[in-house]
Amino acid sequence: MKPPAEQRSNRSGTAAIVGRANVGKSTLLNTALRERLAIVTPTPQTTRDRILGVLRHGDAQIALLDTPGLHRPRSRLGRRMNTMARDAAREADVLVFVTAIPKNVSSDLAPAGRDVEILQQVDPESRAILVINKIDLLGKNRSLLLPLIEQFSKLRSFSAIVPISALRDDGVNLLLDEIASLLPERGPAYEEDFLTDRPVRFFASEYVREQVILATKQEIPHHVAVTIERFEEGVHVTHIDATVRCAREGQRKIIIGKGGERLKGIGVAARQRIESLVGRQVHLSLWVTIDQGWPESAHALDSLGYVSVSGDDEAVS
Ligand SMILES: Nc1nc2c(ncn2[C@@H]2O[C@H](COP(=O)(O)OP(=O)(O)OP(=O)(O)O)[C@@H](O)[C@H]2O)c(=O)[nH]1
Ligand SMILES: [Mg+2]
Repeated sequence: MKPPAEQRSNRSGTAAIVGRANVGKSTLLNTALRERLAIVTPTPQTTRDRILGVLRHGDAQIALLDTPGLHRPRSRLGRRMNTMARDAAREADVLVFVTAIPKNVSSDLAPAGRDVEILQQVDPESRAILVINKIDLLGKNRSLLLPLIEQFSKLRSFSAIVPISALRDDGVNLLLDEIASLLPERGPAYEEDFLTDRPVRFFASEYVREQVILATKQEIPHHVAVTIERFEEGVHVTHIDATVRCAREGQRKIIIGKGGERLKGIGVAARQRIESLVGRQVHLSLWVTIDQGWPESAHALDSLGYVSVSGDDEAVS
């Protein structure tokens, strides 16, 4: 029998989703929110900002923070991304450390070297949950999970260890139960229907960048930034003009494609994504320009919004 509403605990707080690149952090955020809010691609270092998503789980309000994958930075942008993730981990009530099963599992599994490094860097006193994502890749090798869990348990203590498949929505509800149970008892910090703190124009630029990453491969995604030049909400249609910034003429040609076909595809897919977020018709116009050196320019990064809270811009990790 459930206790009466006034006796039920009311928990709320933040949970930072942290881990190396490409382990499925943004997929986890989206699955938990039941909304394709964050961008997801097979290319590592897709997420460049913290993305907040607030959800209700039972009597708890969970503010999930998706973060950029921790990696060896090769640019000022990379250093800022790492700082953003570390700041989020430090400030959150709960640390959700995500690792993932690699593709083509055949023999024993062990924590990746980068996992070990990251775990050494986070506060050993923090409340941490270990999430082992992509368990769908285990197939018939599920018995490999237990030894992997044992090895992770030797690295630090975890309040809970939850194997999941964020892609298949397997185990995510259990994970939310664990997060909720670790949050402090206090009233909700956000209004009931609050989803995120970023404006639609931020997600518009993200959805264009997502389609550029999906349509191009290799190095190009790391050299691309998207800025919104116009965002006008008309009576029936929202008009958005966006500029895709890349580093070289060769990249510009690839993004535009033969006869502009690739850019057209990018525009159509991004527009559909924005329309489903805002629930109204969108007219999206795209331009591609060459803007060399922006990942190293503090001024460019500031104006693109890639700002680290602690300002730890120069720190090399
Ligand atoms: N098989 C499988 N693939 C997954 C799962 N979760 C995520 N992926 C895939 O892994 C890739 C990376 O997912 P993301 O959610 O972008 O990973 P991320 O950790 O946010 O990556 P960064 O933002 O680059 O740090 C995508 O191709 C996802 O579809 C899962 O549970 N199973
Ligand atoms: Mg991500």
